[in-house]
Amino acid sequence: MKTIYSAIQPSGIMTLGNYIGAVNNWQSMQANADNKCIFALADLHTITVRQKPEDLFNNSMSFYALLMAVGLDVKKSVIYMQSHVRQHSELAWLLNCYTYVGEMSRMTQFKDKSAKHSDNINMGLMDYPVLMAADILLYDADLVPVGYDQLQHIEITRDIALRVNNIYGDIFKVPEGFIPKVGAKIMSLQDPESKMSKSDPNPNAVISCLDAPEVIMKKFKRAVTDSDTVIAYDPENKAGISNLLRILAVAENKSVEQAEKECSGLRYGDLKVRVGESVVEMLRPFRSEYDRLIADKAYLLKCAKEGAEKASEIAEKTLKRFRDAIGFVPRQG
Ligand code: AQP
Repeated sequence: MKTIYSAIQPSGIMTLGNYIGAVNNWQSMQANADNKCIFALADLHTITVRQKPEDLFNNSMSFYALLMAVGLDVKKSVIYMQSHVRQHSELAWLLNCYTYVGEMSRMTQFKDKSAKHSDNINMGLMDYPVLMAADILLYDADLVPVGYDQLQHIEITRDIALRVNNIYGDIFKVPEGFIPKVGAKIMSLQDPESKMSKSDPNPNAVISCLDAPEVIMKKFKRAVTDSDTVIAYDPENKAGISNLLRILAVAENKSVEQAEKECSGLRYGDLKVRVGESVVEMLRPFRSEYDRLIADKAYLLKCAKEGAEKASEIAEKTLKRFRDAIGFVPRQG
């Protein structure tokens, strides 16, 4: 049995990038009976960037409902909110004492986010990878499915785990990252050199999994491509077209090569319509299921509570193992 762990921040609305790069794979992993899957809403990570309380609350509820709407099942997987499981914060503190400031200040995401939020370079922003390491290590995860942007954080998680194990013996399982073959980095529709990101101020750059079909079509029709006319998969020279082909491949469940071959004679405008229509079809069932779930907050909260209880039970065992190894006096009772 393999343990799969992954998380997503409720820092906006789930994007097509999040779905293709991460959540879609969570679903396939859940479908394999040999996997034990644990998925979290990384709400503690989300406050590394200032959030309005009502937005954090609404986005968290919305994400929880959406995870279920896209096919994650609380009967098969543990699905919880990170802030409901106190062991995450506690392990993050302990791991801080085994992590070097230099390592954290070199992290690409820290540098990017510090530049983006120069008015609020808080300690949490720098400590983000340590909290992420705590998330993963608490559950003895074997595999962590993530998009390409998170790979560096998986590497540092492995480094921290190995460092602790070298000092105290076998405390943590050393996890592997899992990057999807297609779609590990879905790019902005307006700037195909940058990743599609929840917080992009330009709404035309991002497809939200809850966008209405006509909005999705409009955004794809406006997608930035190039001044050429040839459809070819060439990420270096044709970033926009390659991004559309990657999205099409996932939406139509085929390889990028196949998508490229089928579309090679099309005009750019026709390709955009085809990608838009396929994405609309892929997302269509999620919308109605989401509407049903978000209307039943009591049910969502009950599922989140049960998820947190299951997660906490597993997490406490790992945390205790580490606390005892460090030499803390065991808690009584
Ligand atoms: N564009 C993307 N392509 C492929 N995978 C992606 N992921 C994110 N964007 C893409 C993957 O989604 C998972 C959850 O990501 P996250 O919650 O850490 O947040 P984010 O979407 O990466 O955050 P943003 O958009 O960058 O957030 P903001 O805009 O709030 O700062 C991860 O596995 C990630 O790899």
